[in-house]
Amino acid sequence: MSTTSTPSNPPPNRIHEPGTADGWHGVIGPGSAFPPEPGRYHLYIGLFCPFAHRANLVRHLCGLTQLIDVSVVMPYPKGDEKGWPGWRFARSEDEYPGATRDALFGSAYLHEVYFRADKEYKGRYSVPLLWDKKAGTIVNNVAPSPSALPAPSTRPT
Ligand SMILES: N[C@@H](CCC(=O)N[C@@H](CS)C(=O)NCC(=O)O)C(=O)O
Repeated sequence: MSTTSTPSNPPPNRIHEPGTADGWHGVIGPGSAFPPEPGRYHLYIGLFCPFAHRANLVRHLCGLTQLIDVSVVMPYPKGDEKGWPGWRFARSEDEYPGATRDALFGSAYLHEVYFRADKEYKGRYSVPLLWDKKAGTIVNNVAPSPSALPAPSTRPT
């Protein structure tokens, strides 16, 4: 069996294969590259997106709202068939109900955040996206599955 890593066959333990359309698959947890740490992570969501809702629900149900802050993209305009330029942030706090500026970088578009993690990224600029402020990269851009839920020890008491 070949162990060669190619863009279409990244190693299973790799969080993201740079320069490809591969997503990010990191998990916050003790012993991971992304340890639980108050204030370290930032969640990008859109209120129109069921996947982003799932991530935000987990944030609420696990009591992480004080530990993980959020930025919220606008629901329009939608990107073209390739997803370009993709979701944008509100230009002011009252441009659209619930939508915000990019609290971390002041980006105009979410794709700018993706390119901070991988300037050759070829994939879609989707929400949800979980950002690690300390490592300066994306942790994950898929809605959490039950196996990725934060451990109870990461929750505030
Ligand atoms: N793989 C992601 C997909 C999330 C997703 O499709 N989000 C949509 C909004 S509901 C999106 O941002 N799409 C932008 C695009 O595909 O260009 C997940 O499972 O969480």
